[in-house]
Amino acid sequence: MSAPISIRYGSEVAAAIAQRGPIVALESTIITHGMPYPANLETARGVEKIVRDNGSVPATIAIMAGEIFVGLDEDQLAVLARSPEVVKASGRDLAAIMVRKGWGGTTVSATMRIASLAGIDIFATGGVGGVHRGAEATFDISADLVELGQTGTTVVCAGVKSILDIPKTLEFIETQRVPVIAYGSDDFPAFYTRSSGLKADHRLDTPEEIAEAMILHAALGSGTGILVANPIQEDDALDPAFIDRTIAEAVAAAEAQGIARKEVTPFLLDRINQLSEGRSLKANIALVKNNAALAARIAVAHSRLRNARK
Ligand code: PSU
Ligand code: MN
Repeated sequence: MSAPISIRYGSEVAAAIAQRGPIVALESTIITHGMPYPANLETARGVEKIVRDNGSVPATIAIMAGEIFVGLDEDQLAVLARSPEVVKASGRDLAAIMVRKGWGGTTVSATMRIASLAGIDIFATGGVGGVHRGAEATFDISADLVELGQTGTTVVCAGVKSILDIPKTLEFIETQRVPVIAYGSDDFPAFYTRSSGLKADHRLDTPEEIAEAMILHAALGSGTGILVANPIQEDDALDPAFIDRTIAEAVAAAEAQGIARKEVTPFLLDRINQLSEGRSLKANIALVKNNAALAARIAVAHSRLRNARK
């Protein structure tokens, strides 16, 4: 038996846990390594507001001075958004960062791990990591997908972007026994665009249906997460030909510079933002907010169903 881990809860989150109310976990790598300052801070604040406006409590998760925080206040968000000291922390990095009293922006895998310890079932982000292009040579597959195969958190994302090999990513997710549910669409979305050209396994059209699926998936003893893929809104989507060209250029630059391992994704996001003159960042912000709203509505329906059954 392992000892329980100490978690510092924000007051709003602690109250929501005590009341079994709706909570949405939020990651912090997107703040520390996914967007430039000050767009990162404005987005983090905006996302928290949208979660509240849709009836849930936001729980942004991060490691600060060696401690796990679930639910950050305004000042803590601001510190995190500008600190150059913060490392990109996936689940496997947490223990060593904590020993050194370090700071970590938690990736999808780390955020799922901590959300699960905190008893939070729903988590909103922009895009999850996946199988990178050329993975047959590099073996670069995100730990996010392995965590999805082992932790029963529902992750609301906008699909994955084509910096990744999307068909291989879907294959790997299938191997991990993780259901992919597209919200209001037959297609699996590609982050900046509404369709990747590939079908999603399942389509559900309301937050209530997704909440019901979460409860059944857990009751079946599945032991895995659920990936909810929420297409970017039509008005915010980018032109597919434009974004394909931009991504191809960014991937070529990463190869030319020998970028590897955990640097790959942050490098590509930054390059795409520069090459698109901010258009990708604008779309990214819009889709994260769209995901936060859906996750909050799922959390409300889920907490209602769960509490009715207890
Ligand atoms: N994709 C994005 N924005 C992000 C990330 C991915 O569009 O900020 C971040 C997430 O935190 C994700 C992590 O969990 O990158 C995946 O990193 P890697 O590919 O190194 O596993
Ligand atoms: Mn990787």
